[in-house]
Formats: sequence, C-alpha cells, structure tokens
Amino acid sequence: MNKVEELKPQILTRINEASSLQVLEDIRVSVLGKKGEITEMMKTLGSLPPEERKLAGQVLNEFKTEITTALDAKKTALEEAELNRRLATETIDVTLPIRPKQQGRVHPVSQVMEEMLTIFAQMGFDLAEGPDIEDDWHCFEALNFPPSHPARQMQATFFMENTDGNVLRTHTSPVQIRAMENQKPPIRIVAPGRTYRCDYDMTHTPMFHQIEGLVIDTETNMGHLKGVLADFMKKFFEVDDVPIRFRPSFFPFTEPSAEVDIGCSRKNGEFKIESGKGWMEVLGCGMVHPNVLKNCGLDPEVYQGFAFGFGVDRFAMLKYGIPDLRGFFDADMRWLKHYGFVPLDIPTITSGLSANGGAKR
Ligand code: 2NM
Repeated sequence: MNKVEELKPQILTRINEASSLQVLEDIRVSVLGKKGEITEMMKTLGSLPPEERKLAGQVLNEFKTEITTALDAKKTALEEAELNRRLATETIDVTLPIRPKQQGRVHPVSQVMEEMLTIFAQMGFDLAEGPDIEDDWHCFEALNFPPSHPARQMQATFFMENTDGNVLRTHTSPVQIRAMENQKPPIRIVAPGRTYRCDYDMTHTPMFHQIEGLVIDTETNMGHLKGVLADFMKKFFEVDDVPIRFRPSFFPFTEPSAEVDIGCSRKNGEFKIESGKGWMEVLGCGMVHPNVLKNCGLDPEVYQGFAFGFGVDRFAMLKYGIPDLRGFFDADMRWLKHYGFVPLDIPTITSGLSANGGAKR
C-alpha cells in the first residue's frame, strides 16, 4: 500500500492543476476508469491473503473516496469559473437600439401608389397588372387608334428593336383591354404601373407611373365616373371638399372624353386645394368608346362604362410638396432621405393619426 502513498500526491496535484473540464474528465478516467490506476489496484486485492486484503481494501476505498471528493470539488470550481467567464464575455447591453438606425426610405411614388390603391380597393376596385412590353393591338389598335392616327405620334412611342413591332406601353390601357377581352362584366379594376414615352424635360421623364381605372356594367354612366373621382380626390388629399371641373376633351378610346381639373391655389410654391382661385388639370377620363368595347368582344348595345387615367408622379409632387420631377428617378440617397418615407412608421399624436396624413419623412 506504499503505492497509494506514492500516487496520492501525484494524482491530487494533477487534479488541482487541471485546466479544463475535459482535462479533469481525462484524469478521472485514468484513475477511476475501467483501466484506471485505482481500478487496477483494486483488481490485485483478490490475490492477497484475507487479513491483508481487508486492510488494503479499506485503504483503497478511502483513497478512492478522497480522489472522488477532490474531482468533484475541482469540477465545481471549473464549472463556476466557466460560468463567470461566459457572464463576463457574453454580456448584452439591453439599452442598445435593436438594430442600426433605419437608413432606407419608401420612395414618394411607392407611397402615393399605396395610398391610391388602398382608396380604390376600399371602393371595390380589383387590382390588374400587365407587361411593360406590349404589342400594337393592346397598346393602340384595340384602343381605337387607327393605324395612321396622329395620336400614335402624339404618344411618342418607344419601339422595341427586332420584336415585330412591339412597344414599351405608353399607358396602362392595354391592361384594361386584356381585362375586357378575358372577363365578363361587371368589371371594376385599377391598373397601376410603369409607362414610357419618348419625352424628357422639366415636367416629363421617359418612364413615369400611371394608374388607370375601368368600370364596365350595363348601366354605368358619367355620374358614377364623377362620383368615383370626387370621392377619390377627397380621400387622397384628405379634405372634405375638392372643387372639380370636367372639360370636354378628346381621346380615341373614349366618347365623350373629358379632362378633369381641381380647384387650387399656389402661393410661394405651396399648393392648396380651394375654390375660387385657379384650376389645375389632373386627369383624363371618359365613357369607353363603343369601338373599344367591340374590339374586346363586348356588345356596346348591352355594356357601357367609364375609364380614367392619371399620372402618379405628379400627384406625389402635389401632395408632398416636391417642386420638380428631377431627382425622382436618380436613386440618390440624399433626395430619398429628404422626400422619402420611413417604412413601418407608426402614427403618433405629433406626426398625425390619419392613415396617410401621418406618413412622415
Ligand atoms: C385615360 C383617359 C381616358 C382609358 C380608356 C381605357 C380603355 F381601355 F377602357 F379603353 N383605358 N384607359 C382612359 C380613358 C385613359 O388616361 C388619361
């Protein structure tokens, strides 16, 4: 049993100096495991004479207990040290912002699109979309533009190369044509999207955004058209009354056709809706031409309806006081920071409580 006296300080030192739980476990296995030092010594007990065996057994058991106690104590100490290390290195400052300050902005055109489509959805219009590249039929022919009609040049069309006469759509009307071709009235749709015309100056960009509306039923008339547009203007500009004026006009696809003005004033560049000052043209509309209905397979003796169309970009300028179109499509963060909207903004007492008026830059 001298061996015990020899081994004990060595093993205790190894335990004491164990640098990790893994090292400590290795020591436990090497001492108490199946082939461990103490286990091996236990195995020799059987070969001793009975009186020696009893004593040796006692000594070995005490030795084993002592080592087990030392291992447990060291294990607890190591676990505590590990926990303290993690507590020190894995601290979280719960007062820090959840994520870096919001950098991105919602473009005014996207904002205004959303506002407009929400209003039309509440009125019961469905959303309809179509391709930016169109064929001559859907963009012109079905819309009652005769082949040599000056309106075709008027529209300053971008023609696609090598596509057999395809064009970038000059309006979203082709979407309405498809709707009439493919679905049975009643039809109540709005068609938002990008449109293209070869035109570039202070008030025009070659790509711009339109929303067009279409209602086809058996008795839909201009009174309905006026009601829809008046309600829309009130909701969009968030005023109780918007002065509206219909002026006779011409479009190949509507008869009669009208241009719609709203009463407003402009002082020091600030746009205000009010009557008795001036008028500003904001959209075009009319009753869908019988030829258009026929072109789409609808019987003009049975069906009739109205259509309207307007530029989204201009409405964004008016509502949010953006003085000119330059900058709209430059993807310049400084412009967006100034005119864009904070996504997921929550209405507050100070920023406004209404759905749209609360939108903050
Ligand atoms: C406008 C003005 C007036 C219009 C007509 C049609 C269709 F397909 F039904 F014939 N879609 N859009 C229309 C009518 C568009 O934009 C100034």
